[in-house]
Amino acid sequence: MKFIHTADLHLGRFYKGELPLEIAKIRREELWKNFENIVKYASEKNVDFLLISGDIYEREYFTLDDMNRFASIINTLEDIKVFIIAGNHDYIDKNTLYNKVRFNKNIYIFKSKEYFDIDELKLRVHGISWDRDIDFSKDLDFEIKDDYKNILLIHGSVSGKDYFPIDLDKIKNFDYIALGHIHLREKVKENAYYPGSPEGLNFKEVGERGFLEIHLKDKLDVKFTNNQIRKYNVFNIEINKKESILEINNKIKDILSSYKKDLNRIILVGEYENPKYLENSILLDSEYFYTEIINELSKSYSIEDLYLENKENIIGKVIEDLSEDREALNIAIEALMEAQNEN
Ligand SMILES: [Mn+2]
Repeated sequence: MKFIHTADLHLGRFYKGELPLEIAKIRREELWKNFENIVKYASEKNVDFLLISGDIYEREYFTLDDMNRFASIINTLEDIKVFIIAGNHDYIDKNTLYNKVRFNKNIYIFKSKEYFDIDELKLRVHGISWDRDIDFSKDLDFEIKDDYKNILLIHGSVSGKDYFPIDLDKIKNFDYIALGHIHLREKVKENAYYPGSPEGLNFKEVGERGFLEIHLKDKLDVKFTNNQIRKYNVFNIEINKKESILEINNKIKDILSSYKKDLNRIILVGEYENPKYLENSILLDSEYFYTEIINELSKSYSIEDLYLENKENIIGKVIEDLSEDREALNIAIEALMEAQNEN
């Protein structure tokens, strides 16, 4: 059998405080577009089913219209089954929007811990929808059906670091475990995968993104397909204090020339005589989709000038005392300048 595994779509995401309103609006639409592309791919490849392992949407921003939009997209898959669990962002309770719209009968939404048997495929699909009371340390026993393929959908962290950890050693005997929650794609075991979020959602989510296509027969074959519309990129740019503003601008322009369509973060590092002035002098082409500058430059200074300006105060005194030990002097000056800047 052949199927698609995705998770962490985060439809409706608002990007509050992260992106300007105009850009956020475009990105919200692109999350939808990305999802539509996955559904279209499933349909064109005529897979047997599609798995969505939670965080389909963000509850606080998702409206009934949005849920109708979601249903109208997923309901186009008339012959392809869809299995959906809820995650921590779209958790199920009595008010869940999943109950307020009509889904075709080939769409299976797990309301808690349950399983569905698909006899024509000799398949049992198990799933746990996340809710606030779930305890993965207790709720991990499943009724495996021996002559069937058994697949599990579950949303949580297998690394144990998170607030709803899953102990994968407790869940065996599955032909495939379709994980959600961790946004970075990862194979955590021979039979257990995170597909990652199909579209980067913030500057921590850089790199290639997409969904997994799985062939399951006697053995498991998992293939990644990149379908992201735009990438997040982070560039650390080391500034040399001798560089002119023109040179720095050209350097940034060169780097961004291959990423015009993307969401880019430029981090300026190193020393410069006037970091704020440099930051304000960076010219960004209007054809770039979105670029932000993070200024981590520290102010460079010349000891001679500093001494002349501070002869009468503590900084001048420190320069006199430590003039033989340049390294100690640099550390002391840096601390004094920092203290001064905080005032
Ligand atoms: Mn998520």
